Amino acid sequence: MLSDPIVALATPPGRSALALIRLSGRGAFDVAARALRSFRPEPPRTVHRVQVVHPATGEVRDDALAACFPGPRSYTGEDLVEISTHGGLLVPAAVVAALAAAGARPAAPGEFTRRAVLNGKLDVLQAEATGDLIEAGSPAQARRALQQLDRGLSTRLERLRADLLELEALIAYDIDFPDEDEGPVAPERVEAAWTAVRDRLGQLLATAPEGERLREGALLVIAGRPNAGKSSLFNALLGTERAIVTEVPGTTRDAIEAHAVLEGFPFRLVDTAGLRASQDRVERIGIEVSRKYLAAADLVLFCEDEGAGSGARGHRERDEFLANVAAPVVLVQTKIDLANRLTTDPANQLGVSVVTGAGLANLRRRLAETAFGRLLALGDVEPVVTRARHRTALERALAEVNAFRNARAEGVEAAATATHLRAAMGALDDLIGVVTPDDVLDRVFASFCIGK
Ligand SMILES: Nc1nc2c(ncn2[C@@H]2O[C@H](COP(=O)(O)OP(=O)(O)OP(=O)(O)O)[C@@H](O)[C@H]2O)c(=O)[nH]1
Ligand SMILES: [Mg+2]
Repeated sequence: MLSDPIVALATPPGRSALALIRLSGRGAFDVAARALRSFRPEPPRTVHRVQVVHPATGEVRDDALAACFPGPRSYTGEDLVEISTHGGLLVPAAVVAALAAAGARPAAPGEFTRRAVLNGKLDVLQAEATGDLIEAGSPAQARRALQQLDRGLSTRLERLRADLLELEALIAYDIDFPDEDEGPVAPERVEAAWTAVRDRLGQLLATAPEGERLREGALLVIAGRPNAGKSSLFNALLGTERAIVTEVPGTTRDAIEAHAVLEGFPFRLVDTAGLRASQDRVERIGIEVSRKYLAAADLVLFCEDEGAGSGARGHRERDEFLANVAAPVVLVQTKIDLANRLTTDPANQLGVSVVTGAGLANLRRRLAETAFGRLLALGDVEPVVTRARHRTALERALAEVNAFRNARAEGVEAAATATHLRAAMGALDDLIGVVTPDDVLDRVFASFCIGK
């Protein structure tokens, strides 16, 4: 049954002042009436004080507040009751049990939001954004999720879909009268409309790498020679003494990963074993692990202690190392508080000291710009593609749009070329999660009157 009454605790279990319980579905008010004493669904969206009682025993479980949201004006689109109870481990569970005894089924994960989608209250992109907002661990993630919840991406995709319909409308005459040479629409107009759609799809797709990175956190690998100050910098960026720091080269032997928020953006920081030819078996394994992380890195922070006397050989090693790294590299000069270290910025290189804190703010900014530069430039208003699901759907749409153009160039008849446009719209529909099958045809004939 898709609309049977379901109940669940909406807040995490554990010690807390309050807890929120949600009850939704056909008959939700009847269920509530059996377990809430002096339950009143009227007036809607108004909070009433109630006693929660077990329907079988009549035992009082809590003194609570309840509000009714009659469908369709509710989160799920169904009749919905929200009950604020006291928090803790026992009371909320006892209230859920009372509502279950009164006829509600414990909800499956995500079932409230799934119903919201089924009832047209949210599209699939908004449902995803709801999950992202809850999961957000950094301000940038939360802002992006809110923008998507506000239909930022959905609106953009709907506009793209409308552009595709318009493009189809432009060739409608050729579809209806395939044997006539010249339709009322010049081929240049079709070409211009096609180019515009293709470019818009391309622009949206270009946000995918950083958008997906925003959900997962950018993998930032800290590398450099032993004793360069990698672990010290790792700790400074994290704000805690997570990795062991000593003056002994080869201190870090294993890769250590931790989440950090830099300039509001999510990162997964990895401290690694210093790269050198080592005789020590454990250290060699650590260096092997470092290389694996480097291969997967979104960006690399390469630490150099210029005063440590590595000289020309050190630079050569560094250049060899960097030549094998595919990810963007941020070079940083460490320990600039020490007397013989560079304090200026010769080759656009940053200098930092974990002792004085100098340069750290600059470094954070540089790292955020390197990992999320495109998102920073776009701001929070432009929609961004944040999942592989979005990317593959858009790639499919783009491939169809290109196939449309190729088919036209090859002289394929208009009706057949239009199937590519339909397929592209289908990809966008799947992405938004709203299926409107006859809609394509309706729009074509509404906006393009042939008049013959
Ligand atoms: N004065 C000064 N000393 C630093 C600074 N950063 C690190 N050090 C010192 O440099 C030494 C090595 O630091 P680590 O952070 O352990 O260096 P590492 O690159 O992780 O070294 P390995 O793990 O051995 O590869 C320690 O004695 C640190 O205290 C700094 O900014 N200023
Ligand atoms: Mg270390």
